[in-house]
Amino acid sequence: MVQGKKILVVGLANKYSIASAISRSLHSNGAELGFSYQNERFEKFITSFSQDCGNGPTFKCDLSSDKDIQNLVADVVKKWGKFDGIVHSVGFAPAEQISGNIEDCITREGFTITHDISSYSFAGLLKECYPHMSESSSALTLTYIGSQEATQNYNVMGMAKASLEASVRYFASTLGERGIRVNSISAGPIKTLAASGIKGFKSMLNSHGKETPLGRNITAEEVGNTASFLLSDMSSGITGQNIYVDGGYSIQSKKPD
Ligand code: NAD
Ligand code: 0WE
Repeated sequence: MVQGKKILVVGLANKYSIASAISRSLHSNGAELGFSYQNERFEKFITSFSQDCGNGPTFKCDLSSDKDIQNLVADVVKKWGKFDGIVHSVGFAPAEQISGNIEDCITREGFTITHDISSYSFAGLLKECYPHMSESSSALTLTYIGSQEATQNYNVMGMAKASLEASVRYFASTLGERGIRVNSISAGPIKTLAASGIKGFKSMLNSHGKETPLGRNITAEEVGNTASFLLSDMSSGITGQNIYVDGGYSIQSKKPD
């Protein structure tokens, strides 16, 4: 499906990462992958993961730094020349920002960091990448329904995801003429490292599964396969969209309890 496409994956931390399932799906569908990771802590994992996924190049990039983003893209271009896809699977809020009522925990600094890493980083990456993307290429980011409805504790992450989803539309609208498509996947909750740090995540996961039309939670592999579709030419008519991979949760009316 993505045979021979060169795709950069940003946001791989460990085997539970959504980026890991996306990479495995892309690899099994024939893509050539490169990986960027946040810092040295992840280096060992990324090196061995890349060996299992076609032995592609790995790059260190802290997305809070413009210089790092510029260096990343320069290194990718040195290695590949033009490339065909980018996966952004990154989000971060300081822990105290996503625990409790928003009015009690939001701060200017917490807001700024959350929007910088969870939203601007996608825009910053695209801004550097687009001149080097091929005429049938695709960019993808990951979002969550907390952008559309107030979700307990998600707080400023929800605001950042709303901003991220708007940036998908803006970049799609101007990069379309270059043959670059830009979309997001809104995934249902999945137990990853980022999620396991969240108080009450397990019980949320349990009740959420029961509330979806499919009657279960979705898997990271299901997100991975949707990602392969969106990175492939099979989705050539789709841009600026947010695709829910959530077992149908988002189409239901919300019943007050
Ligand atoms: P994860 O912890 O595995 O991935 C988050 C990644 O962000 C990590 O690789 C981390 O290194 C990276 N990151 C954070 N700050 C960074 C920085 N300054 N520079 C570079 N990289 C940085 O967790 P995940 O659940 O796989 O999250 C991936 C994406 O999926 C996020 O956008 C998240 O919001 C989204 N998402 C997650 C769920 C879920 O339930 N797990 C649901 C919907 C959407
Ligand atoms: O986007 C996410 C995870 C976001 C996240 C998680 C952490 C935990 C560790 C961002 N920053 C941090 N910072 C940390 O220090 N999800 C969609 C998963 C998630 O997070 C929630 C959720 C769900 C679902 C937070 C509160 C409520 C629900």
